[in-house]
Amino acid sequence: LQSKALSEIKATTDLKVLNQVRITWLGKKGPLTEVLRGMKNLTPEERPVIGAVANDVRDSLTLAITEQQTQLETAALEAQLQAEKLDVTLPGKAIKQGQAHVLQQIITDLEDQFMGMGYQVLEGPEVETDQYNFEMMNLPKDHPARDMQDTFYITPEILMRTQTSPMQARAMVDHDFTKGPLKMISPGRVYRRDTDDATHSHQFHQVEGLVIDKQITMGDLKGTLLAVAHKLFGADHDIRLRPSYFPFTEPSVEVDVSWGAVTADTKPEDIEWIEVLGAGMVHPNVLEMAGIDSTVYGGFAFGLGPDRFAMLKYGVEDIRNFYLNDVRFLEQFKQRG
Ligand code: FA5
Repeated sequence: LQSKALSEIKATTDLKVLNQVRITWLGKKGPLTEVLRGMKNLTPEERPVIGAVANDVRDSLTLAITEQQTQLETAALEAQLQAEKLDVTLPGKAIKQGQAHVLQQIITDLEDQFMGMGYQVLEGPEVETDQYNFEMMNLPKDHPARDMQDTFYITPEILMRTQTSPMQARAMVDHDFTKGPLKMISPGRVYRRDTDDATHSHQFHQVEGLVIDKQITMGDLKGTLLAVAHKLFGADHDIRLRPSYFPFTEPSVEVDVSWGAVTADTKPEDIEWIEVLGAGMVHPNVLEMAGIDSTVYGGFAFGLGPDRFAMLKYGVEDIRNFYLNDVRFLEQFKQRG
């Protein structure tokens, strides 16, 4: 009996079969249990002898099963390791790599550029109050210039900001001038009730810029904007300032960047200009409303449109392409990782 059981145990090749074998020989209906049950029919002299033999058999079978089990488990583990071994020489599956949106790339470039010139980057709310978006920007209620920037109202006092200019007021109110001049840019989304076309979107981006200190001149403004144009478009591009009107700056200018390269030999009439931003010297009313003494402090501000910058830089003919999320379009601007 014992040797038959042992050879069956040794012959098993998987754990399930081994368990079956265990049940057959050691289980409740197995021959050993049978023997032990029959003990009561034996004479007192026979009992210890048979009992000892039965126990020996049970111990040796249990031991054999445990050994066999360990062996089978080790073999199974090895087989699994073998099966899951990684073949590092196989060609990998290519992972599709994403990238920053082209408009975000332009904004990041501008942030790098301005941080290098000592500006801080501030972000502000897209849902703004009438107070900051208009009033503090020298646009009282019923001012005709409000027509230039019709917007989406949440309540009569709360609206989707039409420009990043409210961040000028927020920055001026917060700034501690005993610690030095205020130099900041503020990128973000703005909203207008404009009809969408190739160059207008009802939702687009702006980057606001503001410098407030003593003795800031229009020359500082022009030099700053020229440096930015050179960085973004190349040193062979020029800028042009045209007189304009904004309620929050006086004087105000609109700034164009040359479409093509400009050299010393280029005739002025051959240059093609594209409008990219509005700017000017901060209006004294705006300074005073933010609690700044306009007889001591002054500064310049500008608001540029990254969407238009991107169109100019990459020759994109329709602004709506930036918002359609067509990967085939967006993939063309793989500049960063
Ligand atoms: C303003 O929004 C002023 N806040 C800019 C400013 C700031 C002036 C600080 C002076 C001082 P404007 O409405 O012109 O100005 O818009 C600024 C820029 O945003 C434009 O030059 C243009 O590049 C972009 N822009 C304006 N409207 C749209 C539109 N619907 N779609 C896309 N870009 C637009």
